Amino acid sequence: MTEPQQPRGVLYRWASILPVTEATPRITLGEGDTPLVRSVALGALCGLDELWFKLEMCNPTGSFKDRGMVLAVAKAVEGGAKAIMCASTGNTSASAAAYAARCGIESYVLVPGGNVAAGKLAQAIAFGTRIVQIDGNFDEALNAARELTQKHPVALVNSVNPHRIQGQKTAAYEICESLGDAPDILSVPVGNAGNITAYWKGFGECAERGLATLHPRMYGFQAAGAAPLVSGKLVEHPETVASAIRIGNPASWSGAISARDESGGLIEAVTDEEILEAYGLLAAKEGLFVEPASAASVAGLLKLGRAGRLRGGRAAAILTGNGLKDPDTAARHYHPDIVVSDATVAGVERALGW
Ligand code: AN7
Repeated sequence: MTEPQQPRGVLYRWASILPVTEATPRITLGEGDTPLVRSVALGALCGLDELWFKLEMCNPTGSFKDRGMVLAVAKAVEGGAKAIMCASTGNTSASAAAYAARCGIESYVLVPGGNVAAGKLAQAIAFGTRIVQIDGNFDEALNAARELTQKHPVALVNSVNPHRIQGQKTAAYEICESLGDAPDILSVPVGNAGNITAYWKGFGECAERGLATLHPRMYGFQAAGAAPLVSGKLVEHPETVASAIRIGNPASWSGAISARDESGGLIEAVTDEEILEAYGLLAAKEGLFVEPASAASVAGLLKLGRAGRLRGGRAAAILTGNGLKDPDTAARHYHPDIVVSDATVAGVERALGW
């Protein structure tokens, strides 16, 4: 007989670095502890010595959001909340809805009409959340959510909730643990900018605690049609194929700028074309099927590499969401060459031209 396994999850594994108390319910869907796998093809294309992918798409609801959400929901429940709310381009709502279902509390999500990937909406529906489609974009939905949660006894679980950032920072600890140090470069897609803010906080703590000897340069990538942090101006009508990061007024604006400037990093834009190229290459050359927003982190490195702006070193790219979330983009991007056959050996041979 062996000892039964300890429960997995961010609130178990990382309790010592999080604001959890005896009173915090230890909820878990097994989030965190995601794989860090080495690139076999794209790292060399980017001009890097080492490229690693942090598979945040392997979290229970298929995106990085679960790490911060588990803490935000646990703290809401600890504080007596009976309901939570978020605005979302899709992944935050899927995650919030899952943890609310797990805790037996109500959840409400405000989503921009017509711009949420089908898989994410399916998740929110399955978890029984109350969905309100806003006749407007994410930024307008977030403004409404902020006001509604001031007015009604409902906890806001967007990344303006500091517990989201706290939970999210655990990914930086895991990367330092896996590599034995921080990487030279950390590449992330940027939308509302909670994630880049959280990684920078996490890496700072790792350096302070002696878990890393260096601070990575933080490289953030926005979609060209939704790149307020690049232009320095709000984008009133953000547009991009990467619907997850179709955000024109990031809530953690100053966090992203601090991460960039304090780390000697950059925040640049990648076009939809570049995003879809990286999306295709990740699948075809690395066996990693991610959603378009996630591919922005790799599109950015490819762009810099081709311009001769990456000179060796070790980078980690965060793959934030699963490709299965957005089947419509996959269907539009790929032109499948599927042949049909009867169920005989001869038929399949004929179909394959063997
Ligand atoms: C796959 O779900 O904003 O810069 O409402 O789903 O921390 O916002 C999602 C964002 C990157 C950007 N990759 O992260 C939402 C939402 C994926 C995402 C981002 C999101 P942030």
